[in-house]
Amino acid sequence: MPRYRDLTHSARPSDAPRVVEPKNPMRTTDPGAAEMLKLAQEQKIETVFDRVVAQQPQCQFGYKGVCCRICIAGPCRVKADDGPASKGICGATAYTIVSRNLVRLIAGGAASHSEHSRHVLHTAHAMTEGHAPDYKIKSPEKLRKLAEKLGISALDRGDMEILSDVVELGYADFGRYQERPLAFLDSFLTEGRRRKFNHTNIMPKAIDGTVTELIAQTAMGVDADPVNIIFGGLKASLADLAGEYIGTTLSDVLFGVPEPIVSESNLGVINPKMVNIAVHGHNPVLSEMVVAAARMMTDEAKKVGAEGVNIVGICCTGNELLMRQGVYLATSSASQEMAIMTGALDAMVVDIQCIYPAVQQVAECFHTKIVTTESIMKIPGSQFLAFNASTALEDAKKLVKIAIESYKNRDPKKVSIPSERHKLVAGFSIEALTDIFSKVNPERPISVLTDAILNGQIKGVALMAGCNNLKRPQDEGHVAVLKELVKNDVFVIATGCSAGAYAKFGLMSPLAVDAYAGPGLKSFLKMLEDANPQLTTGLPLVFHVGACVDNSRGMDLAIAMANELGVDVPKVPFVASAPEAMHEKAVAIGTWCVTMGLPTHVGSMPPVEGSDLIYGITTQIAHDVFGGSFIFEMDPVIGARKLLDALEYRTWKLGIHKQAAEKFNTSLAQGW
Ligand code: NFS
Ligand code: SF4
Repeated sequence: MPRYRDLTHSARPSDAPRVVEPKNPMRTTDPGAAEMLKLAQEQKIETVFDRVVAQQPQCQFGYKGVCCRICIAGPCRVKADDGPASKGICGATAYTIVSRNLVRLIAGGAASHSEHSRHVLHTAHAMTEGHAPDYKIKSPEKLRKLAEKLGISALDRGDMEILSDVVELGYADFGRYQERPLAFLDSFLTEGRRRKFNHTNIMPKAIDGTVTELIAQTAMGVDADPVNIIFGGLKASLADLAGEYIGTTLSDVLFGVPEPIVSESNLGVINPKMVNIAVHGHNPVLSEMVVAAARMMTDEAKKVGAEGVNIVGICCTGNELLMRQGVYLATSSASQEMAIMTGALDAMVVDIQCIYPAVQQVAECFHTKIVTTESIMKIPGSQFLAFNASTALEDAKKLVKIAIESYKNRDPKKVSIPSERHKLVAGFSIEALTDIFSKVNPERPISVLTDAILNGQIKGVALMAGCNNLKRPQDEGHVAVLKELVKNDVFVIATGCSAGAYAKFGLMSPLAVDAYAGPGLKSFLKMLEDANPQLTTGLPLVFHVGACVDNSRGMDLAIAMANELGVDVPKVPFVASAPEAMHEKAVAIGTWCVTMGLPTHVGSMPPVEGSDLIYGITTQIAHDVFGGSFIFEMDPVIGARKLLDALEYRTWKLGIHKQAAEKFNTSLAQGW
């Protein structure tokens, strides 16, 4: 019987270093970023790569989660195993402090994702009221499908009328006080997960209320029970998933469902002959308009001597635009300052999340204008231009105009753009993937994937997600985990800055299949290509399913596979990995992956080691209750092998249960 090969049963990570070469500031494996980093070092321009070194060694109380700053009697640290120094001033012990700190990260993540989707919801609302004339419903089909899932009638009704009901339900999901589950979440769960969440009392009824409740639950002198606190965190992680699902589905309705599209990535996409605008952050409500405005303003750019306006994306905004518009992805989170180092970026337009305040400092060494656009996101020294749904296109034109003006100040002597750029194929929404599978089996498209797993052609599916965390060189973890998985025939989908890494390295191209895929994966992709001659782009080694908020697409696929196999998610050969997790949002995502039943690898240790109990809950007990658990492993190759073990185990068990069901003519065992 294949089993996890952890003979210690401690679920402890290997002794790989927690911070790789802590004194070395050359902390990127991305060739484009590395070229710019060398330039920054020569010119003594401070970047994140210097600051991460300056922070070493980092505080071990904080690292292990045993520093409490929840009230101002603190900070309190757990300094001893027993006696008064083993507790905070109020008497909170390590397990209370660690669990409170951990779930507050989840609350931060849920608040962030839902802030993003609230914005999309507000825009949709403004549309239904006639106050957002520049936006349109790009995918009425998705709207109607969504309405059906949510139990909203679409019969004989206009699109706006339907959207209005969807928006109302979305708003209710944010602020509901009545006892009924979050509608968007409930609409896409498996029956097994629904039952599990009701039994364990973690089915959220509203996003805002759940986050607020968790902050209240973990305030000084409230909950001290670590298990109860963790369950509060799980509930908030489900609120996070709901927020993501609202964000993804409504963005698809408004801006279109992604379809396979060809583009390019890495800093070489910045064009010396054009006005270059980087859009950075997360929200397609802003960036989609900037792209539309830029396409209208070629003539104005020509007036200042440029050939046109070149929009490039950074972080998840980059992913959103790449997926829907084929916009070039310049770079990902840890190398955002490096885009400015090219000297050819005329403006960086940002909205919310993952934007280093330091971009302003680097921009001041060049002519680059940093423009913030949201009332809750300003950076001292940068320009602020409020972006409103009611005047969206006009606002976007103003933003493009700022870049065109800024172009006049570009100093050609300072321009140094790396040649690094790679072709890629992106745009794999679940709809697009299903369409590809349906060319092999029109009746049951998802069975194409599950059958390939059951017959051993591929090993399973992995969702690669998460950020950059410079505890190790940028992208090293993402690339190493991917190579190990595809070599062993795993079908890989990716989001966020993980997808960004693969895009930048040329791993999201059909060319990479021959170089890196194992024989099973290769033949599976070839079979799909042969069945889809209309797809002139070919199929990539790793499938881009979107921004971080689109991890909900990943879960959509896992659920579709569960339904196809007639089991609940914890039995599906599907795993998740965030080799370089950093943001609170990544903690929230990882937590719902576990709660939904996935083995989830994280390559940067979250602050849980200060309590053996919490460590055990996250890595072992979670599996017993929910079927998923965390695998904390800093060595990416070992992390990938643990994921392969988990996939192998699930497929083996599924096979045994199927055999038994056939032999005794019973239904499939549901246990994991
Ligand atoms: Ni996700 Fe996207 Fe990147 Fe991490 Fe930040 S951009 S929402 S949080 S760093 S993947
Ligand atoms: Fe210290 Fe307790 Fe206050 Fe935390 S809540 S800072 S442990 S007194």
